[in-house]
Amino acid sequence: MKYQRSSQLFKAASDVIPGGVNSPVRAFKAVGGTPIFVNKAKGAYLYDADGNRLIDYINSWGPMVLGHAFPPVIDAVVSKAKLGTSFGMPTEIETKIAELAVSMVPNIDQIRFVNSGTEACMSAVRLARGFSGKEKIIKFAGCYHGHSDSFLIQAGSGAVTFGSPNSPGVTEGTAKDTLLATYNNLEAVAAIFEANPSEIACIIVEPVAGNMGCITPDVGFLEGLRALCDSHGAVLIFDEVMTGFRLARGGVQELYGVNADIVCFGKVIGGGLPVGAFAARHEIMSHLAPLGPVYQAGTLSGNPLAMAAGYAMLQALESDSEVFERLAQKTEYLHKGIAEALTLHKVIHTINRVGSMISVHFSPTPVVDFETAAEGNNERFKTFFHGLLNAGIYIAPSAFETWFITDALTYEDLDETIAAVAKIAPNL
Ligand code: KE4
Repeated sequence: MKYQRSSQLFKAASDVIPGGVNSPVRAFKAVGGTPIFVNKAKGAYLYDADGNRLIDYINSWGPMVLGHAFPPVIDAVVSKAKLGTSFGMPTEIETKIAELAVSMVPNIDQIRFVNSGTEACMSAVRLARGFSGKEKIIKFAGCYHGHSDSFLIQAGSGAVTFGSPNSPGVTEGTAKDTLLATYNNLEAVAAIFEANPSEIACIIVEPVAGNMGCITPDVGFLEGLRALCDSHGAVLIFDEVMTGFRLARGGVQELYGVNADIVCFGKVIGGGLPVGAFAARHEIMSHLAPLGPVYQAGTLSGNPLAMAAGYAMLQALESDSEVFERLAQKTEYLHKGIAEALTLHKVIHTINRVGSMISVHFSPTPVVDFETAAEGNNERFKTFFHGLLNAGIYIAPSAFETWFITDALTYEDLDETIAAVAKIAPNL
């Protein structure tokens, strides 16, 4: 593959944008090399600045669950844009997408739209603190909820990739109210509650983790968090920015049958435009301004173009009763193919998968939390990443990320990917 044009574009970008990117994980720091600049995308394929076609397993980090340039989304945005791009006033489309989202997701009566997953999770924690009257929060090492100060305490995703789990700029005052537990370890959570009696406002968790690679909750883990929150009067926040409208119509609450108090969304709900959201039952949402005292706001929140994109996306998912099963089947097929190829060449690895989320770890032990995720052989991952890239397969440039499967992938695309893995395997 040739990357001359991407390299030139990266040099120009680096002069005027820190690190040449507007989000660190795009910079290829964890895998070496320089980022690929994309010109356009359609369905399962990216077309980069050098004219290479790449099969895309990032899909904008999750939003493109039905493929790039999905026609109903494009049509909705184009027609909406002709009517004006932003008003700072309520519009009907906000109500329509809110009604549809509330009808698809269990245990929510109302939803507030914001502009990113970070904003959704940040606002959800403030709402939980306002609702409970308590200040401390529990998060899990390796889980990533965006770049709000309260979360950059051993965050996953980009921060871990940069090997600086505690970000400079986060004050001691903030850090003291964020308590860290180990994912899939209920005893650790119970101990924090015991040590901080009646001080915990909420637990925020990725109910299926995607920022340590993909990690599924052990049997009973989510139910245990639910029980601990109930017995200690804490709010349970499911960060479903990745999993919402991807793993099931009703997300992880539906898939695992565990009820959260507040659910955060992003990615898919915006159809590729900047949208985040947080939702809960009336009892909690009634504390939010302008109804109640918990303040939260945004100039472009509920932007009509973004709402039109998200509404078209949710309508497409709602109207296709087999889409989530198709996504899961394609992901299972990919899993089996990659596992066979790596096993044939005796490459030590483990693969985690749930629905249309999958990750490959070059680790001898099961990956069940941040610590075991960090034991993966990163040099082997780098070889794997670049070998796939040179074969026209684009996966996340970090071992601490998940692959996002799109329904636009054909089984021929999956076979091409598996064949590329088989070709690389002897060098791993
Ligand atoms: P954003 O603010 O990036 O829209 O969402 C933050 C966020 C919140 N919660 C979860 C579970 C998330 O995965 C994310 C963002 N995900 C990363 C990918 N791991 C976004 C990619 C990036 O940072 O550029």
